[in-house]
Amino acid sequence: MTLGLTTAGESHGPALVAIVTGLPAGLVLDRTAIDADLRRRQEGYGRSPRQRIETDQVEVLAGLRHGRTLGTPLALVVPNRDHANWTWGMSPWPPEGEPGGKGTKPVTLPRPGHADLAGVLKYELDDVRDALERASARHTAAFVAAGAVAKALLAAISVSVSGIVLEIGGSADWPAAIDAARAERDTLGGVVEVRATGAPPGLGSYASKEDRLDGRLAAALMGIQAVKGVEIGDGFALARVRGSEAHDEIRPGLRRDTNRAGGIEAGISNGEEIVVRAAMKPLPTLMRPLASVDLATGEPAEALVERSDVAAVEALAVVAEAAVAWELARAAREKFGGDALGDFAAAHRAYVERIAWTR
Ligand code: EPS
Repeated sequence: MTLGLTTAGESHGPALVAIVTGLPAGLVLDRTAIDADLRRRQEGYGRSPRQRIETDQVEVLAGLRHGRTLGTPLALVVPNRDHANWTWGMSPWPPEGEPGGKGTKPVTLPRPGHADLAGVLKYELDDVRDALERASARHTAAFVAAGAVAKALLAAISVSVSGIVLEIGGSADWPAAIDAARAERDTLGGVVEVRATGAPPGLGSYASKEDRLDGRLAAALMGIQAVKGVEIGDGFALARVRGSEAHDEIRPGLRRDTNRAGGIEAGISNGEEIVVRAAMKPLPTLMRPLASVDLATGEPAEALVERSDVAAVEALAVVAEAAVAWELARAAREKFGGDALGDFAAAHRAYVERIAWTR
């Protein structure tokens, strides 16, 4: 028994879609909690004017009845309000009538750092828009909706997950850093941290490399747009200290005084708080564009300039929280199984009782 997630949707297409499989029946979902996470993801200093167009709210097409999961695939939809401005340019079918609105002209100026160049080469595209639309971080709205469902499942076994910003543009005073970057028509990245409390020991496994919880968390975080680095616990700093200073000594009651491992040893949660960090590069859409080449002519040109964010690190904290919640929920489904939520929770209870002497 495991969780599955398939998402679909372009940034300016009709909607974003997430299909979640493997949920137990009987999980109560709170629409306001899902929408609250969607709203949190839209907030933050330095976001694009696009966020004034969108008011993300989840719609459910399948898998839920009267607020309870049915144990069947859950189909979530987050409409793109901005699609109203792109009905010709992003029409799923050959558009009818005269071109109008946005997205009517092919984009041929790839932005360094974006999907633009690699995407057109890989998929044999003439219009960079065909690559950038799906690569856009707009997609993270669908992922956050799925993450909110994962958090509801984790709450049934008393696990909670929360993400915060540590720095933006190398600074803890991020509005000032963002204002300065905006004034210079530049962009910023940053670092976020996600902590999960209440996770039992035993999520993930050393049995095979793809089972390792740290590897799974790293892949989930690296799967988020613009993330270029991930750390578990003290991460890179551990490479610079001796073993005597790197590990978390085990005390009676199996307690630890330190948590340098970030709650994961040998790819398995060890019962301590799970601590991960993700580093985001500065966004590649610059209002003062970098050098590029016009793919229509092969001549030097400036990269595409279009509406974008100065920084989206605060959004990343919410998306990273969703990613960690998703992976922990998936690992918990594998460990505790159950077709009904009660079975899942009972298996967790029985396991916690078995290891109760450790507490
Ligand atoms: C994005 C570019 C901007 C962001 C977008 C991600 O979109 P637009 O080009 O429509 O202004 O606002 O993020 C979202 C729409 C969102 O909801 O997070 C990009 O190129 O990745």
